Amino acid sequence: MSPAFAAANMIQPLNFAAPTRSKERLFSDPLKSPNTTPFAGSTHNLRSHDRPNSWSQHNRSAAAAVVGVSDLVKEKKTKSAYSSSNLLITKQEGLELYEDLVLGRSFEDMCAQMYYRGKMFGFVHLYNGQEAVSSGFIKLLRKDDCVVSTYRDHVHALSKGVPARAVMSELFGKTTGCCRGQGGSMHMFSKEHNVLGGFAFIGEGIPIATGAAFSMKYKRELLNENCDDVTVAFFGDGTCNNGQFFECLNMAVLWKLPIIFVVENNLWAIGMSHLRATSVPEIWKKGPAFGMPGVHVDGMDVLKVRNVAMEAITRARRGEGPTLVECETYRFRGHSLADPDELRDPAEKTHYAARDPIKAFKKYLLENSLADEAELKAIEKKIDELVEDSVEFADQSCLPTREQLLQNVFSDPKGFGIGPDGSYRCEDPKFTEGTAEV
Ligand SMILES: Cc1ncc(C[n+]2csc(CCOP(=O)(O)OP(=O)(O)O)c2C)c(N)n1
Ligand SMILES: [Mg+2]
Repeated sequence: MSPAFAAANMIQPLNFAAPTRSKERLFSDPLKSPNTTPFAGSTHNLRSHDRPNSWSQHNRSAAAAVVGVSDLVKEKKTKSAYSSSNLLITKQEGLELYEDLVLGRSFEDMCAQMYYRGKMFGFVHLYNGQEAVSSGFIKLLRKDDCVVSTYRDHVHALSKGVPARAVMSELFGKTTGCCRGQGGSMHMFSKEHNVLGGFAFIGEGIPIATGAAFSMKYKRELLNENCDDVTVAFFGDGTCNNGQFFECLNMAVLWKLPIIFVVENNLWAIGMSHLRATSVPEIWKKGPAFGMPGVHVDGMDVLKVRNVAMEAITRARRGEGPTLVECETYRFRGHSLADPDELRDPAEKTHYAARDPIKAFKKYLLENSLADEAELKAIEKKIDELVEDSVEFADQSCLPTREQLLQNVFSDPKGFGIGPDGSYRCEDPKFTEGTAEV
């Protein structure tokens, strides 16, 4: 097994090499263990009255196994990512990662301010706390690689290189946004950067990503193009109970597609705990059920995420097919900016706040002399200015015209939207006769 996957939890499908750990370790009963896991908050705090009546012995043991898995990740963490004798990155890589992490956090904090000042419309879902997943994966990608996101998509777009100005303007609904202001918070898209969209309907991005990976394979094997591009699909724990997830895992293995399915398991789907909603909560184990490797990694540790990402991306580029990676993470804010976040236990929030991936990485950089305080301060200042600039730019940009709002809404030129003369049917005064004014 590769060192990166070995550093996280991984099980292989039957035709792969057997894992080196014993089954016993993986499924050890955490309740008997004196150590608590970094992810204990979510599982230990599931009191009996929180469970539905149908909560079975099976569910209980499955939940316990998640804690057992996390214990192992914690143990490995001390031995790898934070070990000074085994540096995993160069100074240059470390500074780039730090900059991306800080950009994600600062941008989202600014979004919250702008949303409450009435500059943005509709729902806005922030990514605070989950930055290590975006930076850990996307900073390893090339421009031609594709990223598919969810409605929590601003930071994925930023990590992939979409300028902060274009993302902020999109959020302000301005013409300078990456979708000319027509997408808004949940629909970041950039052809140039191969960001194939945020998706408001959960799970909808997974088939799009599978299709993108199919086109990469098609180019390589049928058109004989020199293409080893990969697609990375990000989605949440709640989404893994949707049909598209299972359908796409199946097809990705059948066609050996260059795709990485990245589950950002933040333990909650709006107000529903992952452990209450999911019969087998260890999502990573669903990979081998379909014939692909499944890996579980500490999603609050950017170096561990990056390590696993590197291995999965390399496999995909080599034509060895898909990987399912479950990153265990946490969101530091409510589900959306409209959510007062009263459901989650304050103790759980405090527990994860102490594992802030940016603070942990900063400590790592300093302790391992990869950066000094002044260098990191300079990065923080640069990002502050960049984010401020994005707000000014968005504020000064123009709103779309009424005519633009009707563009790109209908895809079929001969269909419902555009008449035979090429003009929009809805611009025909008769179009709205008897209905509300458009
Ligand atoms: C098909 C579909 N069903 C239901 C919803 C309503 N909904 C919005 S967010 C959400 C929870 C998703 O949770 P998760 O996948 O864990 O993502 P997270 O918000 O935690 O990032 C649901 C059910 C939706 N958007 N789309
Ligand atoms: Mg979730």
